[in-house]
Amino acid sequence: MQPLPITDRSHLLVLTGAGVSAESGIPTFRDAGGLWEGKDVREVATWDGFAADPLRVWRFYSERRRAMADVAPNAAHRALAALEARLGDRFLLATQNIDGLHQAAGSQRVVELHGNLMRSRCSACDRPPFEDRQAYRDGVAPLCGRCRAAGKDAVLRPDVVWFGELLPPGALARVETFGRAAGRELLFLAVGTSGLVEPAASLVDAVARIGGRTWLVNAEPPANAARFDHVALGAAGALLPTLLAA
Ligand code: BJW
Repeated sequence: MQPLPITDRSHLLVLTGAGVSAESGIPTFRDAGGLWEGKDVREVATWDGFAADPLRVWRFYSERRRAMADVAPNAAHRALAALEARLGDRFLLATQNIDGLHQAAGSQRVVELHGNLMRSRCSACDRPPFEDRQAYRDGVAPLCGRCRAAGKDAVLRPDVVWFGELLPPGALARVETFGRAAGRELLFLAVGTSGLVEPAASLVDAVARIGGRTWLVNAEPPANAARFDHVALGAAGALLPTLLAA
């Protein structure tokens, strides 16, 4: 695949999914050996699943917090951070990942569409989300200190977005504002995502509507592959350094 045709006027919007972190050793969701293999998604990725069994959900996220100790950004994260350093405000990265690896690689203009693994929030009160790297012991559901001080018991939850929940306030608006300002100078690159989960899966259509051009890098053809102008199949860590090296 040729490098992206980035000019002095181009604006690049990048969407990443679990595939971009696969080469860092973080399992994807839907691939063989993925995080959801053998799990019922409704039990670990919906509010109803959390309400029914917060301990099971905390076990799932605590394991993922523990696993973060052994991972580091890979060549794909680094290539995106290096390009952002050149493009500045003409670059925006919307990630569905909650692992923080883009920021660890140096990316600054990052919109976390699905939250962050290393933050928690109260499931009951409106206290703002806070950093929380703790992997909770099996059998322990963490409680909200603010609610407890007010004499109530409320369970903390990971600050992530489950199915049926709204994306974080302002997240989509930031992406849309960037896209509209770029207009026909918009280039869109999706990396390592199955194209199944909305609203991220339809960003490619929104870009096409405003006249932008679209690229996809994925290990195998995702559900929405036919909606991209250019498709490159392969590992993100191998392809992105070349694709972004204009
Ligand atoms: C590699 C690689 C390598 C491997 N290199 N590639 C419109 C129509 C129908 C339904 C809906 C709709 N709008 C909203 C919905 C409902 C729902 C939805 O999308 N359902 C579909 C399943 C049908 N969406 C929502 O509920 C969203 N909220 C919303 O839209 O609010 C408004 C609303 C609400 C209710 C009704 C209507 C509107 C919220 C979605 C939240 C998703 N949350 C999760 C969990 C986050 C926390 C956590 O991490 O645990 O986000 S689900 C999970 O899927 C996670 C991921 O971010 C997300 C996407 O997964 P991703 O990244 O694509 O991973 P994989 O594993 O699926 O794919 C990896 C890909 O990489 C594969 O293709 C590999 O081949 C590839 N790969 N190695 C390159 N080295």
